[in-house]
Amino acid sequence: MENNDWKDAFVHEVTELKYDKFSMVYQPIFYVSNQRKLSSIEALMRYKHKGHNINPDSFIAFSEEHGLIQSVGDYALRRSLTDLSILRNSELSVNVNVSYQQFFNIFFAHSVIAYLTSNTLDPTRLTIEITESAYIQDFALVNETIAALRREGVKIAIDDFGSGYANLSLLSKIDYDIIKVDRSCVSDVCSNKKAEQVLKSIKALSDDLSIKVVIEGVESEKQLEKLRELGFMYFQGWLFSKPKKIQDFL
Ligand code: G
Ligand code: G
Ligand code: MN
Repeated sequence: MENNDWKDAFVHEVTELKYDKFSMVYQPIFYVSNQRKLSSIEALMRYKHKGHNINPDSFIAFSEEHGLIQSVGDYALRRSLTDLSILRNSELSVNVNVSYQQFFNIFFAHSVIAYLTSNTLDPTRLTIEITESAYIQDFALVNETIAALRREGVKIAIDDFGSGYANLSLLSKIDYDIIKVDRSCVSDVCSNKKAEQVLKSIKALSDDLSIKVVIEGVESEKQLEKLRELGFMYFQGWLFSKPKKIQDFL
């Protein structure tokens, strides 16, 4: 049974801009050839109520439904970029999840650039992962924001590709640099020939489009081996690491 007693506190804290119960953790994305090289870290939000972690899918969806996602998303961006700036010597970049509603705020691209500037971070070290939880109606506005960000060097990733609304049609409607293949497309790659064929087509498609692909949800060496055979090079998943605190990347 879902326990909802965090919701009142959540609304209160977000509207009062009290973010002490919020934090960010980071899951590595690796480039794998003969060696494994850390390529980026994905920022994932955590929210605690009475000492317990609330499921991010729940509080993100709740924020989207209740007009709180702009504030919550702003926190994620600020926190992630401040955290990245303490790793300044590194080549590392950060991936921040952004709900597509945030793109409808005309100041969004400005604030992203302003946070990068105030942390003296190279914009190419930021990737924005567009998480699709609804059917995009207004592509013109979304594309305007995407163009403003990409002009500065910020990269755009389509998150959860192959699940929900992040489908094939999206690939021809917006501009992006990276596709993140949803873990549901990957889980049975070792046992299901069709799943393997689908991934093969995604590889061919991404080569045609000159797009980088990150495979999410890699849990076993066997999966990794199969995925490397198919030509993929960027991976994320429990095989490599669970999300960790920024201090663990210092
Ligand atoms: O690792 P985890 O259980 O935290 O992630 C659950 C989901 O919550 C993921 O699909 C991720 O896209 C989403 N999520 C996590 N952090 C953020 C965030 O800062 N902003 C948005 N919009 N979504 C997030
Ligand atoms: O939707 P998005 O890709 O932003 O969500 C990341 C989510 O995936 C987080 O909840 C994270 O904890 C989860 N995750 C990351 N790696 C793995 C994995 O290898 N297996 C599974 N089942 N979940 C994973
Ligand atoms: Mn993501």
